Amino acid sequence: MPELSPAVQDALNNGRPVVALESTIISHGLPRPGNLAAARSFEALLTEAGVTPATIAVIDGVPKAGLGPADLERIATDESVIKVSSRDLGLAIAAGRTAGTTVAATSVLAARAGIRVFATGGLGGVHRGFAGTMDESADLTVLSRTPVTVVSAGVKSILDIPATLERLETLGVAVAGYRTNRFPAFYLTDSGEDLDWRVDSAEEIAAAMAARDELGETSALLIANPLPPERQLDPALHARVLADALAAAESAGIRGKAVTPYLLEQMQRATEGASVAVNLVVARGNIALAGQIATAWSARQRGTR
Ligand code: PSU
Ligand code: MN
Repeated sequence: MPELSPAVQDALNNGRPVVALESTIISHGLPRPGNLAAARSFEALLTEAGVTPATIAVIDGVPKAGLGPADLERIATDESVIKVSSRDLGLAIAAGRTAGTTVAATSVLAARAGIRVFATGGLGGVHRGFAGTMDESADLTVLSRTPVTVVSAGVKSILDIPATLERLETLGVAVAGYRTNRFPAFYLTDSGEDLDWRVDSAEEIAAAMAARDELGETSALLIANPLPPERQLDPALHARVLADALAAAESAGIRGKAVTPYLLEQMQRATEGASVAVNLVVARGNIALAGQIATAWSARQRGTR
């Protein structure tokens, strides 16, 4: 549990680098039909770097790490694919459903499979207006008890970023900026929030992973990887469309797990696709860094064996 593809099984058996990829970004985060090409390009980025990709999803009730081409296509194109967080996994498996896994669900399955490094676009977090809705992504609590290294461009700017950082601190999730002292804001390079820790190389991150293992640490390490400033969404455009998206969600009465996909879709529409282009750059940058970390980790494990 989960079922491993032959390539993932082989890489894990031989201590070669593997990176887990989430699938909600494919099923619910990126618009069709470009999402399928995006999912393939995410895997290709890793393969070209000598890293085995393990896209994680639930297919007809079977949790899988490493999808074949037909499964990947199914996640990207089948309208009946649902979005599952970790709490949903058992129910979705028993019901034979096909599902894209969120950061929370992907982390749980990756950890079960023995995959140490995981790449996503942006984590879920505390939503704006939390006091009224109590909407906080289960990504945060699940990462507090799941020992994976997650590479993310911070959390999506649709969220309450300072509140999310406070929750990560309370929950004991380690956070370090990659070559930065500032927490990124997904579409934007810099959220304006300072970080306590900065790391400058994949080897340094692998060393922190090893030290955390020795401590028996069971929470996640979050590596916050910002977009280069020249690739970010125009901050003025961002501010304008975000305000509209939040207002639209409020007046449409969107709740629960529909909130994040709804806001992303509003941003896509209002920016005429610019937010999607940035989302892809974000995801690719994170996947590339995750590949480097997995490579450094596997070299380190071979060296210490
Ligand atoms: N990052 C993206 N696009 C996405 C998501 C993250 O670039 O669609 C998804 C992730 O799967 C994340 C989820 O775990 O949004 C958070 O949803 P919620 O707020 O309902 O927990
Ligand atoms: Mn939520």
